Amino acid sequence: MNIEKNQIAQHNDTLLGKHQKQLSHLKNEWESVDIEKVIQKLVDFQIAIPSWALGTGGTRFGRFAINGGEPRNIEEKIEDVGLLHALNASSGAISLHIPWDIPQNPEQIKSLAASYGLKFDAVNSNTFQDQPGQALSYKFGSLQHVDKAVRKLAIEHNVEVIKQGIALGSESLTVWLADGSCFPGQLNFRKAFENTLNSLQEIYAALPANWKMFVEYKAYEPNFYSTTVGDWGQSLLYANKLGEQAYTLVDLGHHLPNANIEQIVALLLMEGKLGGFHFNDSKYGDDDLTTGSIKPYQLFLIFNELVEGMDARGMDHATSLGWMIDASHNVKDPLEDLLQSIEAIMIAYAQALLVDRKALTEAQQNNDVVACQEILQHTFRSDLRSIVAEARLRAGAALSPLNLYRNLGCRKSLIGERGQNTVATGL
Ligand SMILES: [Mn+2]
Repeated sequence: MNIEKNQIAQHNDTLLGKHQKQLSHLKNEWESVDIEKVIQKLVDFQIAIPSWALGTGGTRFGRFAINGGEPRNIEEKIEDVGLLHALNASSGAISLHIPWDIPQNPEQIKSLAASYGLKFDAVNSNTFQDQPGQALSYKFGSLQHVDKAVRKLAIEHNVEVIKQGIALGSESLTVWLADGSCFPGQLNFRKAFENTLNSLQEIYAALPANWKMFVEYKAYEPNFYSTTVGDWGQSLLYANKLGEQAYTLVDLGHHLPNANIEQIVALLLMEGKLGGFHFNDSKYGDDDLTTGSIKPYQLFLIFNELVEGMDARGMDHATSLGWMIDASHNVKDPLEDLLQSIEAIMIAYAQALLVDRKALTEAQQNNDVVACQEILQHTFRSDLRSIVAEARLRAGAALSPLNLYRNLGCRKSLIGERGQNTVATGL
């Protein structure tokens, strides 16, 4: 389904009066800030949508395809991301998971994506499950495996994913490994690290010069005793040993409980080794919940460090890092969920842009702990939704994407086009 420009214009017309009142109130509140500059940064900021988030996700216990109208192939997944991008003008990229989504005709897929204003973000390899007919198993790991032949299979898969990405105009590879061990004594940690490093080096050698490799870490699951890229320190070790094109990727759900993710982000940025981001939210572990649904203050504090750290290095907020959602769950319409996640990310980014850096630095220098907290919480507690909406309006999108999605009956149309019992490839 396509959303027409006049449908967006009509929707915006009905909300415009109220929106303008809220925006002018906000501009008065923040008269010392260059709001125009903030709005432009919001317009430029794009978050990639993963191809596996467009269908209802599964859990270890089951999968409920409650919505119907799920995309049946890569073309329909691109159509769904195009729908999101038409609604919010902030979802201008798609991230493919190979082999869940293998483009048969890359040129055609690329031009289909371009017709919706979409680019291809990082491509993701998958050595955490065996594919049908696969000669050797990843049951005991892939790049870390004790058997060289299994490692070779996993390396070749990653090189193949790079090739697929090149054909689509992608410029980065994300490697997330399920490798690790479930029981003490199962692995020689040092050998597992060395095998993994050697394997990653072979993949790294296949990267085009303009590509980045993102090494994603995860504390536990599916292995529960050790993970071979278990935390940001281990990821940074690999990235440093691999070379300039390798970076650490932070997935918000991949830490032990209560980890200080904002501090991790600050130090990785300081080292020039933060490459990309996977947004989601969690209460306990890798829950893959809607971004900002559980810990919006943490999301803001992370963005606060991102903005401060990127500005310190003169980095372009929109293009220097890979921004992507990585979430998937059972109980919401996936497109509504993604609209909510994007909105939460844009709000947190806007809040971070408005932090009074000069006053904060001064308060830090004076050890004025109370003032430091006040400065951060002042922006966090301000309602900045109208500048995020203004950025959308200027980019030709909807003032209220979720309402428009519902009012137009988008899910109903998708069910009409695709049927009730469709299941997207993926988790
Ligand atoms: Mn991830």
